[in-house]
Amino acid sequence: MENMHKYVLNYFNIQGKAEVARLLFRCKGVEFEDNLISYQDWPSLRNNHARFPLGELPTLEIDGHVVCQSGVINVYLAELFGLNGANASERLVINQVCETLNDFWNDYARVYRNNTLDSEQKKQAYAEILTNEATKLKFFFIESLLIRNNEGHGYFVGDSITLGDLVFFHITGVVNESFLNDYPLLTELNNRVRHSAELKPYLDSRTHPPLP
Ligand SMILES: N[C@@H](CCC(=O)N[C@@H](CS)C(=O)NCC(=O)O)C(=O)O
Repeated sequence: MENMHKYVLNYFNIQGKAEVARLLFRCKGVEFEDNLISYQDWPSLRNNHARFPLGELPTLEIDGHVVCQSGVINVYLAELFGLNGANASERLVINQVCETLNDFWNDYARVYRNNTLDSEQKKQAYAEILTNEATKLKFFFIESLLIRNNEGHGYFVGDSITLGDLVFFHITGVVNESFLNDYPLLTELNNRVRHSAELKPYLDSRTHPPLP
């Protein structure tokens, strides 16, 4: 049913806050227009509040109806496409994965946005974040959730990719997944998503960078 609608995803030509939505569309094979807005064009568009109510990207247009907030867009698409767990217990796991990774991302992004650090200082700060105790706790926790389903050799819930797996794959890809070496089952999950029949063709040809 969902593929009867016209979807336009508006964002910059980066992965950033739109990539999980793109992965959801690709995972389900639902057609959408990936409208890539250039940094040059954006200043003249951002005050068009009928199209961009918050003056921010991403937005998703569904048959011309505008939706804001990347997290909301992701959950909506995941629900629509049957990729948000089969029941409340599965959503409980997915939401814990997503929120924990969101916290981790906020720690990481604080360094990314810190313009007082030069590139060497940033490199050190990233290395510190990827190996500190708070990050270890988060990733061991996520791995423990994975282990509860199929002994960690499948996905976070059920027998196929859901929103939790996609958020995990996206965030760890942005920060450089080699740090996952300390978490063997998460490394396996990363590879499983990367080489899934649904996503491999898209990921093999993906050229847009994770961040600006
Ligand atoms: N809470 C919003 C934040 C959106 C946001 O920060 N968008 C940035 C790009 S990632 C943006 O539009 N920047 C350009 C601008 O503010 O003009 C979401 O998750 O969608």
